[in-house]
Amino acid sequence: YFLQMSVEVERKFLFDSDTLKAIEDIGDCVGQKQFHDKYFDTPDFKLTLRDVWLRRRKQSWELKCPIDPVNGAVEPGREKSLCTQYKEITNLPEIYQRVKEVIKDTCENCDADITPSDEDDSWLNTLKLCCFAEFTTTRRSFTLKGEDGVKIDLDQADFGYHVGEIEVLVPEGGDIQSAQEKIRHTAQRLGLNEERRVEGKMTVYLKRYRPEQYAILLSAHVL
Ligand code: V4E
Repeated sequence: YFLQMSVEVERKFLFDSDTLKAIEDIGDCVGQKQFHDKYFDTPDFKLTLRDVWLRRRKQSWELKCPIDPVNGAVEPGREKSLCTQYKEITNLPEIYQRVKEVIKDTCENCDADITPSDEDDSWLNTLKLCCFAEFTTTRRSFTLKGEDGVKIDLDQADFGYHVGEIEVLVPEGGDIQSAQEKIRHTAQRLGLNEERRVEGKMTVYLKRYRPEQYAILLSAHVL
C-alpha cells in the first residue's frame, strides 16, 4: 500500500515582538490554528529513548522517528546541529508496525494479531502505551516571498512557552541538504543569531511536568 512518508527538516528559534514584526514585514500569514496533542510511550520510555515520538493530533496519529533508523540508536556524542530531521509517518498500520518493532523485546502481546483502529484505542493497551504529555498549541503560520517550500510557525503552548520553527517538508528520497540550506537562508533573512539548538515545546514540557523522563532522556542524549 502507499506509504505517506516525508522528512520534516526544521530549526527552532526564540522570538519576540521584533522577530514577529520582521516576519510580518517580509512574509504572509497563511493561517492560525489550534490543536491538542497527546503523546504516548511505554511506562519505561521505550519509544522516546529511541527518539521515536508517537502522538495523536486532531484525531489523527503521527509518528516521528529519526531518519537513520539503524537500530534506532542515539549516539552519545552526536553533534546537536541547529536543524533536526525526522521521518513523519501518518499511516496507522505503518505506525503500528514501527512501534511494535521498537518495543518488541519486552512486549508479550506483540504477536497478537490485531488491527489498529482510529476509532478504538485498544491497540494502545495491547502495546502498553500510555499518554505522558498533553497540551494545546496555538500556531500562526507564515510563508516568505521567494522562499519556496519554507514554512514558518510561531507556536504558543498552553503551559506558557512559545517557540518558532522554520520548516521544510522533503518528500521521500528528496534532498535534505538543500532543505537545510533553505532554512539557513531563511534564518539569515529573519536576522536570527542562535548558535545553539533551541528547546522545543516537548523538552520544556518534560522538564517541567515529567522530570524523571526528562532526566532519563537527557542522560541517553535524546534531548
Ligand atoms: C521532542 C521531539 C519530538 C516531538 C515534538 O516534535 P516538535 O517538532 O517539537 O513538535 P511540533 O508540535 O512543532 O510538531 P510539528 O507540528 O512541527 O510536526 S520529535 C523530535 N523530538 C526531539 C527534538 C529535540 N531533541 N530537539 C529539538 C530542537 N526538536 C526535537
